[in-house]
Amino acid sequence: MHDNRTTLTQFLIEEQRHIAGATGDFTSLLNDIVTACKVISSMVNHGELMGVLGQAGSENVQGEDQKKLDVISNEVFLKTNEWAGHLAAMASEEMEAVYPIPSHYPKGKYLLTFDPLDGSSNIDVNVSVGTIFSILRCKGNCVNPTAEDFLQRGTEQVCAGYALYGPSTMMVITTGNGVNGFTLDQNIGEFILTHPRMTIPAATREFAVNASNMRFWEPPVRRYVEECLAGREGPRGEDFNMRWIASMVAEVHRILTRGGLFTYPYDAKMQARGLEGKLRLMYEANPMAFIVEQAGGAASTGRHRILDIQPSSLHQRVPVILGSKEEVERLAAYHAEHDRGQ
Ligand code: P6P
Repeated sequence: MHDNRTTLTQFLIEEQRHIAGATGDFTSLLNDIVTACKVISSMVNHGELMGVLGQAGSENVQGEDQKKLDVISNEVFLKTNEWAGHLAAMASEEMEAVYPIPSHYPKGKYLLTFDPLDGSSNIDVNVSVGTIFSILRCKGNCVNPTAEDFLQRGTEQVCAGYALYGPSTMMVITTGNGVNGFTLDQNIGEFILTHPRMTIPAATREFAVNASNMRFWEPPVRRYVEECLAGREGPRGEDFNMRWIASMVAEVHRILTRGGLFTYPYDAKMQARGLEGKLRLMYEANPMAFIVEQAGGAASTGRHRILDIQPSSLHQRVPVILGSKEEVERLAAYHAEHDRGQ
């Protein structure tokens, strides 16, 4: 039987024609990233049968306890992407320093940042986790790139995507020409185009936030959430629904599928630790902001468009508000009103 479905490989070859200067190099790099996600999907799907759940007994640069699968997934990404000659270097949530391409491999013109297993606190309780990645062009020293070479605005991204290891494994990718979703056909090991040109509804009545932090939030965030909770008796005049999966990839995917607002805002707890937010700019906020904007949504810190931020460090954190455009703009307006009153 001729399978007339579009595979991810076929789609990428057609897509690369939209990317200035892209050659087979780009498609081959994305195929290596997809292969890494297939390997991680297989490990995640086997769960305890692989004997790799639980704590690794180490901490990452974020000061977070690493799961065994955090470390293994990171290794999978490095080994799958280091050899082909497409990359000048890589940077990961799980590693403090930039990962140089080993000298016995050729170097390429792209930089890859990634969070190999986002939401991994869910892995031991069998709740969806994901992988997030972002591709930049190497513009400076492409022989021995440093962290400085990665510090490019989100608007410079060539490609961003995520894999969601849920009831089905999906990949969602943008190269700046819209957002497309692919579902892994486990029978043939291929991702098939199942969600062409994904778009986020501008309006929504669903928000996602970790409400246990409410007492630490800034006033505009409290105002927004309290208005949602007040429902039809309150100033919004309608009831809202709330979700919190503690896996950014799953939250963003839900928003791409049916709309919504997701926020991990700045709070007093982070201020006390000298942090600007919980989520990391280079391999969480920027790739997700690129995807969300390409799907017609918006992504802000509450005070700045995320994609416009000039990064100051590789593991920089930022407040994140993203999703349905009308709600992101409303919450940003509450921040502006609050700041004017200061
Ligand atoms: P909390 C996962 O660790 C993550 O980086 C995001 O995927 C997720 O949205 C958030 O942190 C969850 O944070 O504080 O609710 O556990």
